[in-house]
Amino acid sequence: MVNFFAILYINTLSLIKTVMVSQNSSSDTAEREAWYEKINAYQLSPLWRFLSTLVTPVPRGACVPYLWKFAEVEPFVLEAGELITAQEAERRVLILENPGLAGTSQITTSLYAGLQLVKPGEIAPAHRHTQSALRFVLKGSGAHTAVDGERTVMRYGDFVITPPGAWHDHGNESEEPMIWLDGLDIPMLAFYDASFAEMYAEEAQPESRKSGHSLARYGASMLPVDHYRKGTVSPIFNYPYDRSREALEVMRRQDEWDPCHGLKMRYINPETGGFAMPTIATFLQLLPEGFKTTPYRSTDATIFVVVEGHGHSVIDRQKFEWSPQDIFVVPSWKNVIHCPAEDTVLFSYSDRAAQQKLGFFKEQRGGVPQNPFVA
Ligand code: 1HN
Repeated sequence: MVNFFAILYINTLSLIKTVMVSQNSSSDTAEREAWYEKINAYQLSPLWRFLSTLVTPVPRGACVPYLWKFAEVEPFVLEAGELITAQEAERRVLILENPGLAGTSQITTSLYAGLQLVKPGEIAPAHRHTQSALRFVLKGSGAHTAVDGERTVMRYGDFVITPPGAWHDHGNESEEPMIWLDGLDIPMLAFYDASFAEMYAEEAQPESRKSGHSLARYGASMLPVDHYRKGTVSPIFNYPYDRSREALEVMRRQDEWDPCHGLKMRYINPETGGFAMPTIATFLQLLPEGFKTTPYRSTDATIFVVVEGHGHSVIDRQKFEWSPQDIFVVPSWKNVIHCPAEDTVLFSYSDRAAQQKLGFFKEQRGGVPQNPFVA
């Protein structure tokens, strides 16, 4: 099967089309149509009518490129704060829904994104679920999230993890409203029909460890002696922006910049060196002023957050101008180039962690056509 497709790929995509769409409904006779209806009553249908849409020569998802300007959507997030409390809403979030995936609450076919508001004095009550969540802080400073008994205070640009199954609640003891991006693997859990969730008995969970404990224990390039791999998710649950940003700044003087990515680092689970989360891959990259990336495409539709800098990206030949706090989506297998007008830092997340484990992940650099079966 694989060899069959590999040969076809080399013989150009149009050939694939003619071969794979060899049977379509327009060539069906009245006799066939009647027969399809007859078998349909038995929950049967002929594969040859659907094969070309089921097994496409290249990714053909409905996800489209899109950009949310933070300055445009922030007022609505704040208005939500006048309409409903965090407690009543459980999570007061405006979902970022991809225009190509209307009605699905999806930002890509496998991922969810939303903007969450927690106002001073509020608590978003403790609960847990099998979905993994990440937070990326966009506005305000000083609110906390508690994960399995440990609190972490959140600041602009911090990347915070809620592992699957972990109790978590949020509170804001600062004077300012806080807004962060939530990224979850909701569509993946839905696909596998594996969602479980429950509320905690109290509004907030008790603190059982000192704030900062996880980062000290696992985030100082050391592990406790005799500590070996425990789980599928990083034991660090706040990757503070100041640390990650400082690393990029020091590296820029020495490291070679990747033509497609600039200086791009992935957040890791220090126990394994793998991605920090089991299903979601997360990255932070520095694109120096004037650095124009070469075209890149990959099978992991990616959500980018502009942390610092102005500029634009061209996605599938569409231009998107961005500034700090803006969020944009690059769909699977659409070429992207980034053109920073000043030093730029982008945070991004995608389902690459899952795709690599399952062996689906493919990428193509520099816009050079190549056979994805060989890549
Ligand atoms: C959730 O638990 C949070 O804990 C945010 O802040 C967004 C969206 C769907 C399901 C659970 C949170 C969520 C969510």
